[in-house]
Parts: sequence; C-alpha cells; structure tokens
Amino acid sequence: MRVQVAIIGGGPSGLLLGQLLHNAGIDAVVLERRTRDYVLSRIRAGVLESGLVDLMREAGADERLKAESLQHHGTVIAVNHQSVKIPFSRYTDKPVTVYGQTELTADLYNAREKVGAKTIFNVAEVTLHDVKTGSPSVEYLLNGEKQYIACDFIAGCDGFHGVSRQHIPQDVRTEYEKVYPFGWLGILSETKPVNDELIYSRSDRGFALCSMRNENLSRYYVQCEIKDRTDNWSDIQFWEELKKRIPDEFADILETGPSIEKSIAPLRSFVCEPMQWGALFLCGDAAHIVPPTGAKGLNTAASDVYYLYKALKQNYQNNDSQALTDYSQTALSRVWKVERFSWWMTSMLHSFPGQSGFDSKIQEAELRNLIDSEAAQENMAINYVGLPY
Ligand code: RFL
Ligand code: PHB
Repeated sequence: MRVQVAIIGGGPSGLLLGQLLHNAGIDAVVLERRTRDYVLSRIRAGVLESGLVDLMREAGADERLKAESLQHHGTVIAVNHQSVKIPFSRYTDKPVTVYGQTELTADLYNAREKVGAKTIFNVAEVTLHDVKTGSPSVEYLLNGEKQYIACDFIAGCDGFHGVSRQHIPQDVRTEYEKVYPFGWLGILSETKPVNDELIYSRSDRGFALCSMRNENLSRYYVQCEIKDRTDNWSDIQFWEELKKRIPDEFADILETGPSIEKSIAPLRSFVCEPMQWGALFLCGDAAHIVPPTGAKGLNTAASDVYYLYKALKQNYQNNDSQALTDYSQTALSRVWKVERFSWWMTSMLHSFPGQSGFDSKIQEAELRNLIDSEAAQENMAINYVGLPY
C-alpha cells in the first residue's frame, strides 16, 4: 500500500489528524494496535478546550458533540471546606466544553467510516523504516501476515507506550520527566453531578475532583497512594472519602450510587524533545504527558494535531515545507506552557507525602493568592480555557 501519511495509533490524536487530512484530500491511513471496542472502553478526559471543539467541527465530526455536550463558564476551587468560583467569563469569552473522550473517539471512528477513511485495527509489531531517507515506510503484522506501507510522512500518535518516540535515536532525543508521588482513583457513576461546574478541592486528606459527563453521569476522583489498588476501595469507602474532602455544602447533597467504572491513574509530567525526526512527527501522548489536574492531556494532543495538519496542508497544497520544518519548535512552545500550568495546578492542590512545613505554607499562600487576586484568577482562566494555537 502507498499513502501520503501513515498514522500510527488510533486514539484521539491519530483519528482527528486522519479525518482532517482526509477532508483536505490528503491520503492517510490509521494503524491501531487494539480493537475499536477496546479503545472505546478507556475512560479518560472530559473537558475540551474550544480549539479542540473547532477542530471537531472542521473534521465534520461534531454533530453529537454540539447536541449533547455541556458548556462551562467557570470552575470551583475549594480549599479546606471553603469554595470560590473562578468565573472564566469575566476574563475570556471562551467556555470549556464537557464531553467525554470516549464519546469524542467514537464520533471520530464513525465520521471516518462515513467518508470511507481507512483505519486498520489489531496491527502488531509496527516498525518504522527509512525515516531519514526521503522514502519512509511502516511495516506491521496483520493476522500474522507482514504488511508494508510506503509513505511521505509518518505521524506517531501512538501514546506514551508506543513505538514511534523510541524510533528517534537516543542521542537525538532528550526526555524531561517528573513522576508525582501519588495517583488518582476515579469512578464513573450514573448519578446527578453534585454541582453544575467542576470542583477542584484541596483538603488535608488530599485532593478531590468532582466532574461529570452529562446530567446523569458523574466522574469523581480522589488522590490516592501511588501503589493503591481499586480492590482496596469499595464504592462506600470511595463516597465516604470524597465527602470528607469537599466542602460540606456539596458533601451534604452528594448523590451516591454504584460505580460503573473504577480505575487508578498515575500522575506524570513528561516531554520529549524534539517532536520530529526526519519524516516522523510525534503528536499527543507519544511526545508529552501532563498530570490530569489541568484537564490538558487530550487538549494538548489536539493542538499538536492542529499544527501538524496545517503544516501538511501547506506542504501538499502550496508546496511549502516551512511549517513542517518548524513543527517541533511550534508545538513545544505551547506544550511547555501547558506543562507549567498542569504542574502548577497539581502542586497547589495535592498533599505531598513528607511535605515540609515551609512547602505547606507556600502551597497555602499560592491558594490564598488565587482566591484573593483577580490577576491570578485571570491567569488561571486564560490557561484553563486553552491558550491560543
Ligand atoms: P492515546 O489516547 O494513548 O492513543 C494512542 C493509541 O495508539 C495505540 N497504540 C498503537 N497503535 C499501533 N501500533 C502501536 N505500536 C501502538 N502503540 C499504541 C493505542 O492503543 C492507542 O489507541 O494517545 P493520544 O491519541 O495522543 O491521546 C491523548 C489522550 O488520550 C490523553 O492525553 C488523555 O486521555 C490523558 N488523560 C487525561 N487527560 C485529561 O485531559 N483528563 C483526564 O482525566 C485524563 N485521564 C488520561 C487519563 C490518560 C490516561 N492514560 C494514558 C493511562 C487517564 C488515563 C488512565
Ligand atoms: C474528567 O472529567 O475526567 C476530568 C475533568 C477535569 C480534569 C481531569 C479529569 O482536570
């Protein structure tokens, strides 16, 4: 097979890029290691920046998103049982959109199917070849048989554990990493959300987040120990702990019920530089990870896709490869700002094991500054709703 762009990974970045390229008349194929059902069983992000919503529209995959998503114009920050609202609308005209990554991914699969764009599932042993020679290719096994795709460019959209990033030689690649000493235990439950906006709550027992997917589907998280396991948490224990970490005004009205999903995610900050090597371009989690506290993982994958899509379009439609040459620098400049924001939110809101008295006081002062200072709130609002592309 020959295509212009071979996309490795059928998560949100690979699918969105594939769909945008297809609509622009650029021939692309998406290779996914798992089945469609497996990809759609992963519960992940839930807050979309307007840039991602715009891209879903451009991809022609926003019909359900428009009909079913919720728009939020602020968020609640709670500290030791007192809460303050950060009104995004005072500082920016952009809202954030609440819509699950699972739904967005399903919409992209459906949109691809509708236009006949090619996604190949269950590929194994994907390898990249001749990435620096001008005639790159990708090989993989499908049902035990070796397959070969010749292409102009390879988009590495295969997540943190994928093969694309590893293909950049170690002496070319620098990886920056911070692993946090805790995780997030999350549950999904068919209950009415406790508030009409998200609540990010700092308490002496640790962080908690009240989020949602729709009017009858709530997503809640509590900070947990890094080695904790979901078996250690019955639903009742989870609800009791959550109530202790959020202000009484919310704990008193919290609707509880059985969890329909329960999982633990580790928290990590990670950036790989550069994000390009020869014909290989990394997008999304393949190149960087943020702790989920700022709701930026999926959104930063989307900004990479935007830069790469525009650059490929310019290359094919105008015969101008400058934006491709600049891709890594352009994407990384935004990525590091988002890394800073996600680290800041995480540092401010979590309990750190063994934290010194000084560090605790600084954390308190950081939160006080956010609550008391309009300038600090404006800065948070602008970053939370999404920096411009
Ligand atoms: P993905 O979603 O990991 O998709 C990569 C896809 O590539 C496939 N793959 C391969 N395919 C072919 N060949 C190979 N060799 C392959 N290796 C891997 C995988 O099967 C997969 O389908 O990366 P992408 O598209 O860049 O999207 C990024 C987002 O998924 C990610 O940033 C967010 O979900 C991060 N994240 C969260 N972000 C938020 O904003 N809020 C959250 O609440 C939130 N929760 C999470 C998360 C990420 C998690 N991970 C990665 C463990 C919770 C978890 C558990
Ligand atoms: C979620 O709804 O899963 C969610 C929302 C906001 C975050 C992280 C996760 O910061």
